Amino acid sequence: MELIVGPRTKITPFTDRAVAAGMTKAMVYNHTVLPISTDDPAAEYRALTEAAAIWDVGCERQVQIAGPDAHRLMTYLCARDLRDLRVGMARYAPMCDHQGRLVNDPMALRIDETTFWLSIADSDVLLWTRAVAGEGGYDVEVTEPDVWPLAIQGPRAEDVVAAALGDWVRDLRFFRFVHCVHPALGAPEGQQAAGIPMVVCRSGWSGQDGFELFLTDGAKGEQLWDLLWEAGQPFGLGVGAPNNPERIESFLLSFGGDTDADTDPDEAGIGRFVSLRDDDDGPAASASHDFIGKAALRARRASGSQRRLVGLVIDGDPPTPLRAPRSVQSPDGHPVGTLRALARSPRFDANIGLALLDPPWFEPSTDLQVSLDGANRVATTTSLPFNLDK
Ligand code: THG
Repeated sequence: MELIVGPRTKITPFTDRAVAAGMTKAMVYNHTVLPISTDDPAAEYRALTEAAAIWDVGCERQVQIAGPDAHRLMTYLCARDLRDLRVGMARYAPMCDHQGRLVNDPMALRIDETTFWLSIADSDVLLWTRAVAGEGGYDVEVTEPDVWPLAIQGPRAEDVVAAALGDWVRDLRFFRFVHCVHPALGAPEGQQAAGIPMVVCRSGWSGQDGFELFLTDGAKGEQLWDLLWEAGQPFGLGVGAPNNPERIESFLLSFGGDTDADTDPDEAGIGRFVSLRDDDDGPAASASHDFIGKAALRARRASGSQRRLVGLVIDGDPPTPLRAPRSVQSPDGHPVGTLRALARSPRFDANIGLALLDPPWFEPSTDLQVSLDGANRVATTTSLPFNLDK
């Protein structure tokens, strides 16, 4: 069977280059093709952790909020306080619904005084944002702009991006960004005009250093890819994709993978990115940062019934990939939660997973069991991020 792409399931400006570089497997994310692996995952992991990797993450769509009420709407949509987010800054900003359930866990970027991007995980934030803006009478325009992230991740990512764009990128701090236009000299006739425009941000979904280049003209995707590919060869740049073993090792949340439709940020292990703390400053501070789900999150924290996403270290041979969430059981065989992600970890030389568990089973060093490849295995809980280095 072959996946048919078109207006509904889109490709990105980088897809053809990613395929030409060796990508053979893909997923659909935000209604867009996300290349996910080559036929040599070990080489991908090595490039990412020892050199650099280039990822087509054009599926990380932007929801642009622009207008006089943009900052106020952003502050209300996001559970992390964005009142002090200045132009050129990005922040990881979980969004909840009115019951405190995660809606998405985007990166929020302030592009100019009255323009913001939500760089989204896999859910329809455009619809959610338009609904909230409409119901609340906010004076904003909510659109999906022609913006396509390309990630360069790994210990040599800085060298690669500096070789492509200039040494100034070395001074860019984590979660800071700048606009730039690469002059694109030497580009084919007709493709030089106005250069390659992009937003360069020090960020990315890996525990390695890295950059995301948000291309702001989708017609220039192959030019940008080629520029980086050539600049990266001396540093061992290889093609890759968001890397499941590495992101589990480093624990970066995969919304919709690690979470189900009812998971709140505390349960998902990202409670520290939710700003409930300013309640301590008294009613005035609290009132000025109202956000969707605030009261519900407070009630959930008080209830004692929250689940928790924890690490599992699982016995035995490297398992085959998980095709769906798998029940996790207590030693006497009662279901206590679900295994949601699984990988063989090169770094820890162990099978590691992420499981959403009921209280009190998420306590560290609890021996549980999970059936993989037809046999029960011992699965031991551990706090996140994993700390198994010997
Ligand atoms: N980049 C861009 N868009 C994205 C992602 C991305 N959209 C989807 C998805 N990833 C959103 N989820 C995350 C999750 C974690 C981080 C970024 C996006 C992240 N977290 C760091 C951490 O947890 O340590 C830093 C958080 C912080 O200090 O604010 O980087 O990757 N464009």
